[in-house]
Amino acid sequence: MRHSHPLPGAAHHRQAALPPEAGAQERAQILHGLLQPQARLSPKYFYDQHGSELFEAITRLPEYYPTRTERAVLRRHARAIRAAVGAGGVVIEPGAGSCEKARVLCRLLAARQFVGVDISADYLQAAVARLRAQLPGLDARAVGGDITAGVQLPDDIARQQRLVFYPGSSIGNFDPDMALALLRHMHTLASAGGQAQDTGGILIGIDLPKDVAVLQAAYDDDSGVTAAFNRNILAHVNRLVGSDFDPQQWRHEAFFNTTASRIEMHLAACGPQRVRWPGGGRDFAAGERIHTENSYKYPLADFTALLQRAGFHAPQAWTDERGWYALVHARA
Ligand code: AVJ
Repeated sequence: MRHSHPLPGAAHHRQAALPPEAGAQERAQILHGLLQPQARLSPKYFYDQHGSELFEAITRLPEYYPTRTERAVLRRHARAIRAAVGAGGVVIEPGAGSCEKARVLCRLLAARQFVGVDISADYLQAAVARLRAQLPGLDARAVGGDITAGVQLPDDIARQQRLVFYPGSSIGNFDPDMALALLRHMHTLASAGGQAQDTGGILIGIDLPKDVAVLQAAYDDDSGVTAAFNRNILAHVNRLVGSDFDPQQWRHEAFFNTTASRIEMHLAACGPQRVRWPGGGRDFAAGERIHTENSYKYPLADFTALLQRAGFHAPQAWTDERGWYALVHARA
């Protein structure tokens, strides 16, 4: 195997790395991806402290329309969304993070309970504490965990009128089969009441296909913030597995794959690269790429079909005037 043998311990131009921070299993997963003929990293590794700050900066870029468009859709169709979802229920948000979108939605729906779920448990805990202070009538909880691994909610979360809220077009980061599995899990969470008259459902943000130049600019902005965000994954991976990637030697690439209807982000080696980590390493030729992200852009009909395959029904969608982004509600 060309890529998997330990490299000779010759003198190296960079300092010895610190010991890996990731556990054995996670480390093995990351290295497995790096050793594929087409190297890949999971986009979840974008989000260390610095990466989360860079993503915040992306959401404020003039080119990055999804965040502000989603906010506009929610504002524009607030009454209709409230009428469809119903007031006074439970809002469950996977990947709740700062809980800023949750605050807007819980206020709109006069929600009784909120459950934020996030891998960054400490960050979430602090955000949920702020949410409680801002909406005193809301019983807000933080649950640390990864929705893709399947979460258990506390027993005292009401089982009726549950709404799974999944904004930000985060569903677009998963391949369609994984997205379907995730939507099925969300369906289970939303239908915990188990009765036909239960009004559980999902409210999910979807980025729609549009002019390729608009998509391209959103993922390759003029100020280079997205490029820095993409490169930062290597600094994070260095800490996780003890590798010695030099992020400055990798070029940001983003393009729309029309066949798959997705933006792809890659990092391309600026010159030949020898990357090492404890126990192994890999050489990359100049121009060789690491695939870091897919961001699917679903035509609305394709996405509602996916929702139906996951067990949801009666989908209803609201969009902005340009038809760039949709908030979709469906019943469990
Ligand atoms: C957080 C998944 C919605 O796909 O648009 C932004 C991440 N990547 N710029 C997206 C991202 C590059 C973003 N999501």
